[in-house]
Amino acid sequence: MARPAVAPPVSTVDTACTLDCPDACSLRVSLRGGRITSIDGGTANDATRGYICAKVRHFHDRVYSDDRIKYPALRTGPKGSGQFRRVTWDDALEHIAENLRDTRERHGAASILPICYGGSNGWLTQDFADALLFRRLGASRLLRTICAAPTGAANMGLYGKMPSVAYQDFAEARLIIIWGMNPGVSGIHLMPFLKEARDRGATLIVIDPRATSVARQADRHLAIRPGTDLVLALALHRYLFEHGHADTAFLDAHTTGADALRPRAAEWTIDRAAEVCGVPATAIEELAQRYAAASPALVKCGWGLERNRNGGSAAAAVMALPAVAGKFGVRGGGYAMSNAGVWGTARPWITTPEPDVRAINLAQAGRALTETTGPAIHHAFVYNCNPVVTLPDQTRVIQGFSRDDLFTVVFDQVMTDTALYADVLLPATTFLEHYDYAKAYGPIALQLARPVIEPVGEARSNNDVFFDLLRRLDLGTDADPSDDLEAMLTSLAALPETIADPLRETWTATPPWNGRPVQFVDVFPNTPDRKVHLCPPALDAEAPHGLYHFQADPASDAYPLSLISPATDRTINSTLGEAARPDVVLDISDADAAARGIADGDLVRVFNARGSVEIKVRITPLLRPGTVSMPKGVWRRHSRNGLTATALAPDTLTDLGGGACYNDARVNVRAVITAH
Ligand SMILES: Nc1nc2c(c(=O)[nH]1)N[C@H]1C(S)=C(S)[C@@H](COP(=O)(O)OP(=O)(O)OC[C@H]3O[C@@H](n4cnc5c(=O)[nH]c(N)nc54)[C@H](O)[C@@H]3O)O[C@H]1N2
Ligand SMILES: Nc1nc2c(c(=O)[nH]1)N[C@H]1C(S)=C(S)[C@@H](COP(=O)(O)OP(=O)(O)OC[C@H]3O[C@@H](n4cnc5c(=O)[nH]c(N)nc54)[C@H](O)[C@@H]3O)O[C@H]1N2
Ligand code: SF4
Ligand SMILES: [Mo]
Repeated sequence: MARPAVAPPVSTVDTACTLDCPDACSLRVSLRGGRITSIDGGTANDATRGYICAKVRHFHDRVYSDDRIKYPALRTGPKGSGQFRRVTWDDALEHIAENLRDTRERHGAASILPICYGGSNGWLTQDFADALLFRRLGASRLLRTICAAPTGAANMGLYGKMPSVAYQDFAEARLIIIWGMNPGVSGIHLMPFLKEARDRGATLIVIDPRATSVARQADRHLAIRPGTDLVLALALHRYLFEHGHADTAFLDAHTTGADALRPRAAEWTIDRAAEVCGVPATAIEELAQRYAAASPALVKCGWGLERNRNGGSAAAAVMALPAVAGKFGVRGGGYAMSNAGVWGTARPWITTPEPDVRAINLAQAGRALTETTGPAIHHAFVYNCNPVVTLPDQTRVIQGFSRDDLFTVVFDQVMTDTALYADVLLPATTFLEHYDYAKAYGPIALQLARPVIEPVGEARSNNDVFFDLLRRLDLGTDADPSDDLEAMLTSLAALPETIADPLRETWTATPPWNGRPVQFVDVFPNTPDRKVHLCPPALDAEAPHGLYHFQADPASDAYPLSLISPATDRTINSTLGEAARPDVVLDISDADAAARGIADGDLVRVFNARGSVEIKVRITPLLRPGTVSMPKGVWRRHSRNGLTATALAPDTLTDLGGGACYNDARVNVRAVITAH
């Protein structure tokens, strides 16, 4: 009888999740024989409390899946056909270097465009060697605006991005407004703190066109019409000013611009706001009264309210509330937006200034790839991004990548919808195969992520590849790190010791203020005069009609419905979207379905002048009439005609930050086939 095989060595490794999610969970990864067998929560991040989402619990399925790009490859069939032949790394990188040189010579360096966004969202996988390469080449500069640009501009303009109330302190609040965020899906570790607050008697109010899980747990849910948050917030300001609830002592001591905000709010009576926002006047009045009366009162501003023409002003008006109402200075009071900037170390290893080159807005990449001249884009280098499904005006993005005179590199982990259009495919490592920083933007947490397994196939990290290209193009310097590990060590050396030392020793930085800053006690606005600027001149000049100016709804008789496309629990943006998606449906209210003779489960066409999407409907009581909803980040294979919500999204820009207006899609819906 054969002896039983010796069990392979079993181990666990601690690391952290770098995906584009606010929470940055600590992870404990179990391995057998060098292969991941399970992924669980770790304990280093105080706010994530040892549990993780289902997406990452199963992330090793993606790591080892057949969808992985395992080798460099060159296109052999027509663009989009997905036909490639394997080549060596050396051949692939030589081919790319040659094209970069040649494109620069023939059309000028500005005809080269990096197309990237969050990817794994870490400090090392973005804006390190990649930034050095494209800067030294003189390539067109990409404005990465598709998310957080309007909220970021508002938070910067008003507060210089003051650190936000941390998750742990939500439990201290007596009243919490969750405004345009869906934490039950997109920041799940906030939920226990909301429950704790409620158990301790806090009032929870949610402002969202959908009855999300957090809205269903709330004391009040205002199912607002998308894109009208600015009006609701201004009506609250008006109420505070008119009814003697504005904190004049605080306004005098700590703010500028109240005299500009007040008259702009003056026109928005509760009745007018009720009409525009589509919520009862009584609900707005009650919200205003409760907010004025409560302390500590906390406003959590999400990202759902920014993705429209009024998004920047809306975020500014929401974040201005605690300043006008005097809600700072107590634990659990104030506002929460993003804590991405609290470490105060915006990539100190990038020392060269941004060169003065042409800028291209990522939210308008389809337009740039099809229309831009002087020079046209001839080389698109895609990494950390899946533009064919995540950018507005999908049809035009696809047209752009179909151009025969465009050379496209796609550097990704899996065979995405964009990768199908590559001339050269490069396999990328996941956050379980390279070094990175996991920087939370909800809680205040910073951890190192480490390679837990050997790269799958021939996958390489971003820094390995971009440093190699720098050398091939003779753009490297002796000071450049040589690879991923050297990049990590260089970055640590560039950080303040108070951050770097604990990271070196424990892979976890010690959060300032014990991770729980109190606004206007521990932290103050990072503006030059340390004041809140309620109407900063720069923002006022940037917004097309001035800050706090409400731009009317773009709906028409032909396209009366607002299409929103929020986050779901299946994917992070389009990451993980390759798997089966029974949840990809168009959510529609009973009234809107009935008016169109549509029954639950029907195949419908959702359309506007930009395109159409064929998809099944789900009739739901959880959505306000006049609004329909499709998930964000859907791959083309999951709709019947290969187009998704982004095909219906305009490439117009938000009032601040040049952001994407995904939720300004206005559409109509018709049944294609009735299921009943
Ligand atoms: N599971 C999961 N988690 C994620 C992500 C993911 O894809 N999946 N994505 C990550 C990323 S990149 C981001 S930016 C964050 C986003 O996290 P969230 O801030 O939650 O953003 P969204 O999901 O876009 O929208 C939030 C809510 O806003 C509502 N909404 C839409 N339009 C409006 C409006 O005009 N006004 C108001 N008041 N509400 C509106 C939507 O119905 C939705 O419930 O989540 C991160 N976390
Ligand atoms: N309809 C609609 N669309 C939206 C939105 C919306 O509200 N509605 N919101 C959007 C939001 S909030 C965001 S943040 C954007 C995000 O848009 P994208 O940045 O395109 O995000 P992902 O779809 O996650 O694509 C990231 C890609 O990077 C790859 N990647 C990850 N790590 C690495 C790495 O280390 N190296 C390399 N080379 N590749 C890597 C992943 O495999 C993945 O394919 O999408 C936006 N799209
Ligand atoms: S995606 Fe978010 S919730 Fe899931 S493990 Fe990563 S940080 Fe945690
Ligand atoms: Mo995002």
